[in-house]
Amino acid sequence: MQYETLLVEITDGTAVITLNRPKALNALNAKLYSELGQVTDELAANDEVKAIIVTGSGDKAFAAGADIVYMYPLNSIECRKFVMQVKDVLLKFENLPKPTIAAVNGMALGGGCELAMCCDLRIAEEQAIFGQPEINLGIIPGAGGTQRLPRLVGAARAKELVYLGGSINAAEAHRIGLVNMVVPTGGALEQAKKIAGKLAAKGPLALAAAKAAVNVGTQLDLASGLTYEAECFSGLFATEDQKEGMKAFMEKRPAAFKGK
Ligand code: DAK
Repeated sequence: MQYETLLVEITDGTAVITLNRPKALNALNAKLYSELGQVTDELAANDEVKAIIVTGSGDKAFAAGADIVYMYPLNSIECRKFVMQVKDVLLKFENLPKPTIAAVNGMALGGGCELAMCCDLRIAEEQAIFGQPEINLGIIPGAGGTQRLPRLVGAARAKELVYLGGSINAAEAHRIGLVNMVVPTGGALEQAKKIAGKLAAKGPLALAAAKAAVNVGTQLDLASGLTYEAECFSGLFATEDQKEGMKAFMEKRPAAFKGK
């Protein structure tokens, strides 16, 4: 499928989604969010795709936020429609039953940071910066920043970023747990592809179950989360992959998972 604001390339089981509005530092407009929803459905349905990477085009930005020029004239009713659409798209993307990696190749501000937070893993280049600068525009984060950021880094650090609207560098983002690793400039996509390659060798059903267990479980109290994990765990014993994984261990050979 062809997209106006995204480039999508699938190689060796890994799909790379490139946010492709480089002149506007990949600012996220309604069209882009809508296409992100479409590509999420497309990649979820494609059995060839084992892992998904999101990155930005150009060498400056992952995404410099939601498109301010697009948002400026919206009235409250139009805004509500936009915000609800984006909420649903990002929830769908966040819960895609395949692993996702943000290869943060530059600024990840506002909606850019919020999109990166919807990925399972974040790899940042050393020059990347992260922030929620919405307060400087007279608004607050509208695509999950007040919800996902505190869940990732704790309420105090999230409030500091959201209230003050400043930005932090990749090293600090790593220190507070916002990113998984920092790599040299220009290296995020390559590193993300390496990790995606490793993920592609795992059992897709087990990966999907692990993702659901973490994503759902972290929203629940501990007892409910443990029950949910137990259901995910026992469900895997209905799969050929579980038998293959354990048989391969006993036969001292690598497992060949089929996603069945
Ligand atoms: N929106 C639209 N255009 C943007 C943009 C943005 N967020 N960020 C940059 N651009 C455009 C610039 O206007 C400029 O366009 P031209 O003037 O060339 O036409 C071009 O990208 C290059 O930018 P600069 O010339 O400014 O480049 P610099 O390197 O000098 O500065 C910068 C880079 C990132 C520091 C600066 O551009 C900047 O401060 N940008 C705004 C950053 C920001 O405030 N981001 C947060 C936006 S608010 C929601 C969903 C999401 C959100 C809210 C609601 N709903 C679903 C309702 C999220 C909100 C946000 O993200």
